[in-house]
Amino acid sequence: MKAVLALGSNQGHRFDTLQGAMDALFDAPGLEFVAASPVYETDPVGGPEGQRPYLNAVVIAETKLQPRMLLERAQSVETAFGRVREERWGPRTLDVDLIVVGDTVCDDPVLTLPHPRVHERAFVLVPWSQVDPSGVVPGHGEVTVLLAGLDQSGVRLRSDLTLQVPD
Ligand code: A4P
Ligand code: MG
Repeated sequence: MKAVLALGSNQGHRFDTLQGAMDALFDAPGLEFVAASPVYETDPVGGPEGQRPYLNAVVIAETKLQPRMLLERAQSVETAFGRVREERWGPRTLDVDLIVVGDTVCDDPVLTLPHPRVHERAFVLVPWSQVDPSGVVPGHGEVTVLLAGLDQSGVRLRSDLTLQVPD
C-alpha cells in the first residue's frame, strides 16, 4: 500500500526535526521510502495567536503494515522528538500525521483515514502535489483539483532546505 505522511514542526530547530523524524520513521522494518517533498514554510492554521510559522513536508512510503501499526510508529517518533501533547493545534516540536494509507477509509477517532482535514489544508496538499502530482484523497478527489480551490498564500517554498533520503 502507498502511505502518505505529513511532517510539521514549529518549535526548536524545525528542519533538523523534520530530517530526524524522517530518518527515524524508516529506521525500522515495514516502511519503505519512496519520496520526500520539498520543504515549505507555512503560516500556522488554528491554535493560539503568535505561534511561529511551521516547516511542513510530505513523505511517500510503501508499506505492508496495518494502519494502526503505522500510527504507533508515527507517535513513537513524535515522542522521541520531545512532543508533549498540550493544547490542541498548539505549537509542537513535531507532528506526524497519517494522511492516506492505500484506499483505507475509516472514521475511528483514534485513526481517521484519510486525515479528516487534509482536503482543506494547503500546507499538506501543496507539498504532496509536488512529490506526487497524481495523488488522490479517497472520498474527496485529486490533490491538484482540491488545491485549486484553496488559498495557498500561507505556503512558501524553502528552496534552501532539502530533506535527504534516509539511509
Ligand atoms: N488521529 C486520528 N486520525 C489521525 C491521523 N490520520 N493521523 C488521532 C494522526 N493522528 C490521528 O492528534 C490527536 C489524535 O488524533 C491522536 O491521538 C491520534 O490518535 P495529536 O497529534 O495528538 O494532536 P494534534 O496534532 O494537535 O491534533 P490534530 O487534530 O491531529 O491536529 P492536526 O489536524 O494534525 O493539526 N498549521 C500549519 N501551518 N502546519 C501544520 O503542520 N498542524 C496542525 C495540527 C495545526 N496547524 C498547522 C499544522
Ligand atoms: Mg497530529
